[in-house]
Amino acid sequence: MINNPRDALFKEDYFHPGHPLCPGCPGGMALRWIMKVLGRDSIANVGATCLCLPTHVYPHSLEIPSLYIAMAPSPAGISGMSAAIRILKRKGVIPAEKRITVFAISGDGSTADIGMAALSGAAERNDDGLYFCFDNEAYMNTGIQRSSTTPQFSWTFSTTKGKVQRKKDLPKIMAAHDIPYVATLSVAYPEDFVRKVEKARDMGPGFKYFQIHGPCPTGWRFPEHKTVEVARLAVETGFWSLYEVVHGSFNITYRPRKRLPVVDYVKLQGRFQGLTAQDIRTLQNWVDEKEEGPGS
Ligand SMILES: Cc1ncc(C[n+]2csc(CCOP(=O)(O)OP(=O)(O)O)c2C)c(N)n1
Repeated sequence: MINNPRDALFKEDYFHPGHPLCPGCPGGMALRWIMKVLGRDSIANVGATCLCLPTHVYPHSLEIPSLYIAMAPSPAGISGMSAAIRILKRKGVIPAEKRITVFAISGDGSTADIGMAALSGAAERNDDGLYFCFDNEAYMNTGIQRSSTTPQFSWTFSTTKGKVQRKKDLPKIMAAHDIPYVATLSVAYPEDFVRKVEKARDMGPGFKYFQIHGPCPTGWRFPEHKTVEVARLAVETGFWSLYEVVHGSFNITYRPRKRLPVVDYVKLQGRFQGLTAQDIRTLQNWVDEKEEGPGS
């Protein structure tokens, strides 16, 4: 148990530098912090996404046992591995008191679209593990195609005139599964990030779900040194909210003192280039509406 979240950020690294993620990709920061909290006694399932590159292309950066798994079944990986650990403990092969954390990490396309059935199943059964959706808001590894969590008006190669539909609210869908823990994360708020992962790690058995905001310099079209600035502006404008749902109880974990206008966030990104004043008003209304209630 770590009392000060800052302590976790200085813990040993099990995710190392020198990997092939794009410059400025926040996935490396997220994986590094997740590994600092979960430590050596954890097992990863990494879906076929951008994050399989640093974790499974030799010489890989992840220093724990891990499974490179197809896009859809990474939640089923949690189900299978946690069941295997339970049986091995029962047989005395693994000491009963040893904590081994099983987790999965995959992209938003894998999670919100292709793997939705496996995810919903694992959550409904309350299988034991942590699931991280790295939400870079498109299928990035195959060259920037829209997913159901791509925001409205965003350019991708399959929405060249801007996406028509709004972003799917996946954390809200996961909270409706009545699982012990759901939280949103941002790489611009590291203490909030590690505190939530620690909380889930220490909660006891059950399915815990995280949605990580993943500003992608390559796909969102902004300079690679601006990743954290874009991540911070998402939260300060309310485009991305930081909250947790603990056993059904909704709690905002960071509230901007004065919410900035959404235009401050979108104007930094080429994917929103060409938005009209009306489009920006529509996005502002979306933010204002979702900020008013649970699931925002
Ligand atoms: C069932 C299936 N369809 C398509 C692919 C090809 N594919 C590999 S990676 C990828 C993109 C994954 O997108 P996402 O899950 O959002 O993760 P990201 O690449 O953005 O990290 C796709 C479509 C695949 N591996 N499996």
